[in-house]
Amino acid sequence: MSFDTVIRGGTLVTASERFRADIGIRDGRIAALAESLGPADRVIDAAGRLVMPGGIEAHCHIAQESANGMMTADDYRSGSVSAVHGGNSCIVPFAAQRKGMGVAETLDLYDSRAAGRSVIDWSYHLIISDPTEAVLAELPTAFARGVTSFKVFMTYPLMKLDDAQFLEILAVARAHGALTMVHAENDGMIAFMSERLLAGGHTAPRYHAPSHPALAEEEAVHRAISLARLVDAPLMIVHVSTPEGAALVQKARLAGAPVFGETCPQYLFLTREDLDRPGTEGAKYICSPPLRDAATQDALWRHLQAGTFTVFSSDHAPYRHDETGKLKHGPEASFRQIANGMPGIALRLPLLFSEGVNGGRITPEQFVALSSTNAARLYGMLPRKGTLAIGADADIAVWDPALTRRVAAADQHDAMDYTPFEGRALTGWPVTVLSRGVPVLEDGAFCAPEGHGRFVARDRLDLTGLGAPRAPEVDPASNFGAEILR
Ligand code: DUC
Ligand code: ZN
Ligand code: ZN
Ligand code: ZN
Repeated sequence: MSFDTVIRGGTLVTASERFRADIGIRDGRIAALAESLGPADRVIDAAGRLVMPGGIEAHCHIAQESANGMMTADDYRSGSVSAVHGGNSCIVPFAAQRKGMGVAETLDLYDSRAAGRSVIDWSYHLIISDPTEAVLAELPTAFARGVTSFKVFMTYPLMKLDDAQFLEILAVARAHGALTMVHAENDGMIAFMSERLLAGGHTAPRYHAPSHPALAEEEAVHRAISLARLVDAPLMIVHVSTPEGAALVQKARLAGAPVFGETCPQYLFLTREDLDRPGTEGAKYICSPPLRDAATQDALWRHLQAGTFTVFSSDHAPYRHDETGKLKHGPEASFRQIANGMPGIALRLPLLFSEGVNGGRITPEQFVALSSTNAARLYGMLPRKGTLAIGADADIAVWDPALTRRVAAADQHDAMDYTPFEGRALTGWPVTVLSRGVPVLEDGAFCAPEGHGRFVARDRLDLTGLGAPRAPEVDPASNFGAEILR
């Protein structure tokens, strides 16, 4: 039997085990796993290396306008190129509906931005900011196109939904096997704190942190989980940044509810002290939810270890540190005028590997689960992506677990002019990445054919075996439950 490519001599890691094997690739898919394989047109020597499913970056903002119209610095080309340097072979950015736009219109717009540009496979989560009856009626179009997850916001004046609107979306998602993701922060608390801080002249970036208090996350996470439980719908709480929010996710999961959590590197590696850097430097560290403190970092690491978080994402939201981005409103702009978000799509996995795996906090198997397999399962791509199985796409990352490199903005290969992780020494880097069997990174050098990526139509969420006790008011066994949960 001959192969297009054989990856030889590596240690394979999946979400559940580690073993020595060669991988034989044919026609873009994994065709064989065996002790010794050959011949092949191309042999990749993986001796001393870890061979893992390519990362799936399930939370990043690419070619997306914020509600106030600021475009991210990265488009699908630069964003996907940067992702490849970080060991990823698939990205799932957002397709953001703006008020007045339809579902198909939104997806068409993002297709026009991604197709021919992304160098690796991609899909979208659909952001819903305007859930009119027409839009709700049009949502099945998204499922038919393989977009099986949404994001909604509980804060931001132009994005936020009220609880009744949120319930409508959860109910539609439930009926169609889609997953709702939520940005959970209490809008009123943020508005109140921001007004008082600004009125008192507290405008510097450091005041961004108190303007988004931890209680705002705790309250909104609790409310979001309650709303999801009322209609028995699955829910993903994205970018959890507080121990209190994580504990609520953990509690819901222990109760058997299909509630999932995500956290991000910035909450594990940075603190609000970074907002205090001199001059306009603090602006680089404004993101929402905001950076917290060292005790929070410890707590979030423990939740990662314990399985509270199903996915670990970069939340790459790239706005340059210049007048096109962070400094658009000048060097004296208030924290509320500065674009929210920071870049990190190329560093999500090196940070997690270095501090998590090499730091002795998580196993390589947990690393694979958090970086790829769990996202593939949750977002309807397993077993096509996210694992090393016969028949799966040959989306594979080969890592050198002992390579030490210092982080530099120039090595991110994104459209940014800074990285918030500048200067850190990290050990463990991806050296070779394949996308459907095609090398996109080889010995650290980018080599993807232009426009190699394809749209991934995703399956619906399979929650077989999952399910918490229903709220009695909506239990189908009651008089009217069946009418409410259609
Ligand atoms: N939410 C995100 O998911 N990313 C950037 C900013 C935000 O509010
Ligand atoms: Zn968000
Ligand atoms: Zn985000
Ligand atoms: Zn700068």
